[in-house]
Amino acid sequence: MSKVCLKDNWEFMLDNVSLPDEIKKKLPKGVYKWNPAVVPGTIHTDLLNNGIIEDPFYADNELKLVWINGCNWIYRTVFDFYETDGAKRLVFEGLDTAAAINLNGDPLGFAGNMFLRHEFDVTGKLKKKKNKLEIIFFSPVITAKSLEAKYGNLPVALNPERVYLRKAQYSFGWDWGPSFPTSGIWRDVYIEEIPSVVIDRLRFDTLDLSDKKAEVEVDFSLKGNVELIRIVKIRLQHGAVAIEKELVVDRPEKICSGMIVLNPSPWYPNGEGEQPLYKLRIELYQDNGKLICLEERKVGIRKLELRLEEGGKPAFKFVINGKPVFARGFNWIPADSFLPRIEPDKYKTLLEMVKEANANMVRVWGGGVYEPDYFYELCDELGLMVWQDFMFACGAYPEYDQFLESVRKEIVDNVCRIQYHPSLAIWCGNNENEWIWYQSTKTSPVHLPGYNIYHRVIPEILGGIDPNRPYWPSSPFGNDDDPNSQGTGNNHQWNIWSRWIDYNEVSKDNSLFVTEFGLQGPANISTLNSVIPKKNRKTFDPVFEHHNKQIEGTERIFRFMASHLPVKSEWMDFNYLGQLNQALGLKKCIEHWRANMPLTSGTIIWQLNDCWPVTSWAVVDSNLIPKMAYYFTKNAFASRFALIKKENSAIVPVVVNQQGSEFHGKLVLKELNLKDGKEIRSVKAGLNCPPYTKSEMAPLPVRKGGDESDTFFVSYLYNEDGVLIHNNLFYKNEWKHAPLPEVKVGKEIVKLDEGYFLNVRANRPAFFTDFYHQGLEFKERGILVLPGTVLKIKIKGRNPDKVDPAEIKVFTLNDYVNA
Ligand code: BMA
Repeated sequence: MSKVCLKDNWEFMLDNVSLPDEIKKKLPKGVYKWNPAVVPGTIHTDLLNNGIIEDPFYADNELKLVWINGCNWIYRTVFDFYETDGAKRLVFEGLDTAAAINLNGDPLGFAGNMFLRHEFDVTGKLKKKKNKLEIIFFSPVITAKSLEAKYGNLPVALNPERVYLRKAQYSFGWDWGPSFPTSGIWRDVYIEEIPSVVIDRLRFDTLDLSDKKAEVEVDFSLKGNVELIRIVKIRLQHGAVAIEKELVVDRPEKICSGMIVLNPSPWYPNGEGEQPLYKLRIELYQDNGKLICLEERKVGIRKLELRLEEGGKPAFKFVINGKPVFARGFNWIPADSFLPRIEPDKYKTLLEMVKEANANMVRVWGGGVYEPDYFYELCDELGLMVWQDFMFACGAYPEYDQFLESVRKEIVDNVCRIQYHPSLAIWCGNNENEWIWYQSTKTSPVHLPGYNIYHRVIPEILGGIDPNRPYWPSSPFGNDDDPNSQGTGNNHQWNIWSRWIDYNEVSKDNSLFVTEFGLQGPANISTLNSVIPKKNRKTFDPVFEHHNKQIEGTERIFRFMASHLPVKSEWMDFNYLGQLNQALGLKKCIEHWRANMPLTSGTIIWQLNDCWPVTSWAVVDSNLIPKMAYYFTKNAFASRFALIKKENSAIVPVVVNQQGSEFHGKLVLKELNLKDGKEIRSVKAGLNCPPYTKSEMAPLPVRKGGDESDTFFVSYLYNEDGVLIHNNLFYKNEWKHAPLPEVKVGKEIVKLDEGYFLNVRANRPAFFTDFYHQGLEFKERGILVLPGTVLKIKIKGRNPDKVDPAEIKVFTLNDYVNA
């Protein structure tokens, strides 16, 4: 028998037993009857699908939906089941969160941790016809609050009771996310035969690796009727090459087998090499040769080290297959407030964007969820290292026995589920718990409630089931009392932005590895327009402000804008300048840290994505449309790139070669006139950059009599075949002070073999040129258009040929500085 999925015939209604009358009166009528439900799903999406509530993301509807959080909900289904013989179990891949489960009128058990898979033995409890399965979900808020009342208040950022429930913490509301504490069957539910033997806690590791051979280890335990098993076959295959091992065993409970792979094909992060995956197949046979159990996984061979010391000095550097990798990446948050809505395609699109942005790491942040298998499979295929937090964020956590027991199960479950992925680079205990404690108490984090979890419970578990992967107790963390001090460990750079400090101050930052930093930018106009009613499309409007969850979020955008760009508050202007502001800030920070190699070895941007339409730090908005910052980041993340900086009174180009091979190429640096783009001078330098180095080129002294306030610099980096691989732009003053010329930008839509393009030209240099059309997406944004050149920009969207180019709105910085 294969799995029988229980996807159909689900219904839900309010469980009104415990609600006070005055609340009952105020609830919509629809909740008092059975309504069709979608499983997997959430109460919010079910209420929406049944027309009982309006779109939770629209305007400030969030505020009108708070009542949902205080209710208990009943979900039920009726199903026939003909194969009632034999041992069966009912499996919930995920229940959100506190729930009681009944089958055919009898209680089956309880659930209380969203991150756990729940299995219930239903042998002998199923009927051929009309089985009734019922789940009561208890209000997450009331459950959490009653635990808080029992075990005591803890110092927690944002919503304090959340820490008592093992539930995605962002769902209670975050500084980029609305408060929708969901309830529901959020992952698959099915019935399956209880297998006589199962392979449990499968671990795959690369212990040693050279060009000629790899030493790998496969390790697992067996559960069930292990006395049946006589032969274990382990096979590792890549293309035509296969290595097989056969073990004759007697009552095996644990198997650990080393294997040698000759001429291995190692897995590399994006930009460093290929991502070959091996098929690992484990077969268990009975004496008589009958196959009893079979497991398959796609694994990768790679040796990963987190180097914490180099030349006697602290370091924080991932070394993969012997190569020092500069981690370039993004923080990942759940891609929707309603998790079951996230289709595989959404994961694919977002993670492909990460790769496309020249990045090699994603950090699964600790206030969300352990993502589904598909997420990690994609990371394996795309070459994205995963920094995996455990799901604790921004607060103190309880340590009572039942809580710790649930946490232990959660850690084992999830570590065993995703351990084998080559992309999985590091486990991390939590997000910012130690740091926040230190900031507010100025005492050592050893006193933090929950400290035990990250410093004893988790490391002990990992020692048994994943001993070879780096583990870091928290992000940020270091050896000093202050977890965010710059001398050791990793850092979150939030002086910039959250503490109002300007991004130019980044030049003083000497972090070894930056796991969070960012600047906010508004979501794209088309995305905002879809949720902000026309009358509210003003930057000082409360509904617009509702779609920025940070305290003083909008104020900060204006503050940073005022330092660098003209300040405008009209809807479209604000959007363009707000996005440009974010883009320029990220460019500055990334370029600084990349040029600060080898001391700095990683920059992970806060954040990649959003869970709803919002002004946030994301570089891709909730409709999966990149903001301008995405394109600036992509340019600054290029593995070989050049930046231009001003040092003393000279212009200094720096070339970084973040690849394993020597770079032979050419750098051209030009000084151009701001007014007409005419070349004032230009220098060329041949390049021979060793692997993993940066090279400062000869400085370009200031011209006699010139102060460069009316000129700008561009750099062009060519490879040895003369192909342009990177370009950059530099202006020594603040852009708001630049005397930019008035400019006319011409545009036409053309169809080529590869699709539709916008051809763009300008009569004068057009700075940070950007385009907007409600139905189209432009695959380059914020570009420099020089007179005499035609730039081709790819267009995505329906029927671009039907669009009149005049309807495409063009933005340039020139329009504002001039105005
Ligand atoms: C850090 C993160 C998140 C937060 C972000 C922006 O604190 O870990 O908790 O959303 O900064 O403030």
